[in-house]
Amino acid sequence: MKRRTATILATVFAVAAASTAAFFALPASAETAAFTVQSTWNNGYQGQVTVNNNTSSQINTWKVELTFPAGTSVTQSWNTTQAVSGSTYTFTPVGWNATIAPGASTSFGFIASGTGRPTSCLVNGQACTGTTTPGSPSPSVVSPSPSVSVSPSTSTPPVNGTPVQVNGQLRVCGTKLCNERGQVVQLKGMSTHGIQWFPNCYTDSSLDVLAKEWNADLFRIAMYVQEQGYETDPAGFTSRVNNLVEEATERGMYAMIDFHILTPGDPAFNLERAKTFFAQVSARHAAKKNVIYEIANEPNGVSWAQIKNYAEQVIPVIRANDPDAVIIIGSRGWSSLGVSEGGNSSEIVANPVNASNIMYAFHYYAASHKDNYRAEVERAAASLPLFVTEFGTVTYTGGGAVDTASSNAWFDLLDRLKIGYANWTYSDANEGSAALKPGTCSAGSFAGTGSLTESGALLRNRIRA
Ligand code: IDC
Repeated sequence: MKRRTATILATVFAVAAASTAAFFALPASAETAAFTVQSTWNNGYQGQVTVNNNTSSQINTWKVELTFPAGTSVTQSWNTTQAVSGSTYTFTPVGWNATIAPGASTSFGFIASGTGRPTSCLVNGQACTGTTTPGSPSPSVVSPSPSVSVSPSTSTPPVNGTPVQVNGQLRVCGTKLCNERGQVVQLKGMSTHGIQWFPNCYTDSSLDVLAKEWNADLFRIAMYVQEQGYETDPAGFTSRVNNLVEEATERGMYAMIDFHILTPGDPAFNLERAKTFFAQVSARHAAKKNVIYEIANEPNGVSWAQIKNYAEQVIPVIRANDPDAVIIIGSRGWSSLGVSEGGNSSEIVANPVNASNIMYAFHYYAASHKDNYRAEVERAAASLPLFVTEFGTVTYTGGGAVDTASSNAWFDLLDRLKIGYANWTYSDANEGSAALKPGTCSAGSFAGTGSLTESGALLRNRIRA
């Protein structure tokens, strides 16, 4: 659609770290554009475009075209559909954000590889002329590593409230996870054990304790597919997961829906089940801001190419209902970034999943996985958004003694890299990884520290802090 009369204001925020630069002249026009850089790092930056509808009637679609100089390309974008021709990138709505009411606006973001700022900008075919947002030196700093620095907030953050009230809809920003104001967030929380085995561990009182005493940001719902799980009763398990998402939501926690494949390790074995399940849960929770989808717990014995293929079939099913949710993809070798099968994260960097707003899962068990795994996480975190969707303080069997030294080394690393985590498990299983002593769940005594195991006490302290 051609819009010669449009008075759409396209505002491109690109907050320059050191100096805020204007990239476009400011002709007198009803349409404006301004570039700042939200955050920068060695060889890239994050930009944001806001399309404002300054007219008195609704806009039914929009298109923004940005041309970049040689050496700079857009590697990732969110809240938009991206197409490229030569050095010009065309950004159009993802569906839900096509329509803009009078006076309203919509935003999308992108990650540029390279330091060149756009040399041309068009909004609905017309030059993005207008004002810059000059002057105000940004408080953000140039990060020495490729990590994304925290961008300046444009609104005053609420200081009180639940994790979801404070952070809202999350999205991937560069290699980090950001809240809806573009600030890097690290979510800390607990995973259930298999919900088929420990239903009495996930009750109103246990979740109250997790949310209000532990101050957990995150509740991971581990829905096994095999082992008496989803495959035995798809409707029943879908309903149990939905109910637990509602319980987390009522308490202001983020809910991570874990499609807990484990054996067999090839996610393709469960592809049709995954499509059915995620179509249903994403439809149910599309309007929520607090749902994160983890589509394959621990692929093993399969190539990265096979995992990627699975992901590229499941992600669109979720996106069709819930376009802005963060989706997490398991990695090779029981989500070890390939390390447990002799590989490493380079295979993902070389062949990333073709989707935006995604992260990759990394799992560890502190007594089994030590320095070489930590080194790989540190290396991978420079170029991949990572989430530790599961980890234990013990061995990979789920049992044995807590390895405090290795656990603390992991916590320090994850805190430094701002990588979120969920601990295996908030349950009273008779194994070292469980946070609660056996019998706790049937007794219903979750409050305080009396029913915590050594692992539970360690985790409660970490999460509360
Ligand atoms: C373990 C449980 C254990 C259960 C076993 C089989 O702790 O009680 O008998 O699964 O289902 C993982 C898996 C997770 C494992 C955990 C510990 O994601 O399902 O749970 N682990 O072995 N990956 C590495 C370790």
